[in-house]
Amino acid sequence: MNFKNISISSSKSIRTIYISRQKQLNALNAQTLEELSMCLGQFLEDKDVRGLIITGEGKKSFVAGADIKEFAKYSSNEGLKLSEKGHKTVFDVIYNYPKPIIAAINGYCLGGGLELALACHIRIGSSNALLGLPEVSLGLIPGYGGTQRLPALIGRGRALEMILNGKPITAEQAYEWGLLNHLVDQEDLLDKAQKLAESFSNNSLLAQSHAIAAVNRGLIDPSKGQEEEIKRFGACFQTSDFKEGVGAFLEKRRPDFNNL
Ligand code: DAK
Repeated sequence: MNFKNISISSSKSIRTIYISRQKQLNALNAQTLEELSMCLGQFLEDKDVRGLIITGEGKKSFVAGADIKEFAKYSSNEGLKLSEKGHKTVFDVIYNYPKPIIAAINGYCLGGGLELALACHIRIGSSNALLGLPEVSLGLIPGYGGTQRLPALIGRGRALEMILNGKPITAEQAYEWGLLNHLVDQEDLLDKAQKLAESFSNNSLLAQSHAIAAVNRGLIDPSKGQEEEIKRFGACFQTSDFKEGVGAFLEKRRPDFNNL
């Protein structure tokens, strides 16, 4: 895969996607989103891939938002269409991805960058991370899921404080509020993300994909979450991974699960 604005590294069954526009602090332009979408599609099909890490290239920035120079001249209709497209092709794809995705946040994580991290299943931040939704300072509101996913994660009051004042919070504050699952020194960030991703890969990916879908369903529509869990719990019993997992336990050996 050859991309202009993203690059990829591989270790074991984990792929790390770097947003690579360092001169623009890795701001997301349309081409970067297009490339991310293609890359997510390819890794979805690739049976050797068990999990993804998304990070920013360099030490200074994860993603400093959507590319302001690009969206500066959008009309209301263009804004609406692009927001819809971004949700459908990148942000919702990540949120619902059936393989675990970890955001490794290495500096500025602003606007669309924080929304990218929020779409991921898990967030790890380095101590220099700054996380914020500065959209209102530009006369906008978050357009890639920030108004929905941030309150779901840290509560309405804290989310509205961040959205209304537009100021970034420190990594320590984000960790305390539950926006970051883990907080590490910058030099340990990718190692921590890799180890966490690898730890997931010992388990059944099929079961993990059902768990992600059940959790998401309940967050999107709380009245349907329990129903989704029951349906998916039942579906697990017909899978070869269930037979393998239980069989391995009874035979006192490590399970060898299928890939999706
Ligand atoms: N877009 C484009 N370029 C950016 C950028 C951004 N978001 N952030 C930084 N850059 C560029 C700077 O312009 C500068 O480039 P040159 O001017 O040198 O060519 C280069 O990166 C280095 O930046 P600075 O010189 O400013 O670096 P500093 O260390 O002094 O400051 C900073 C770092 C992160 C505090 C500062 O760069 C900054 O405030 N950046 C903007 C942060 C921000 O407001 N981000 C946007 C949030 S709003 C949409 C959906 C979603 C969105 C929009 C539309 N549609 C569906 C249409 C989302 C909007 C947002 O994300």
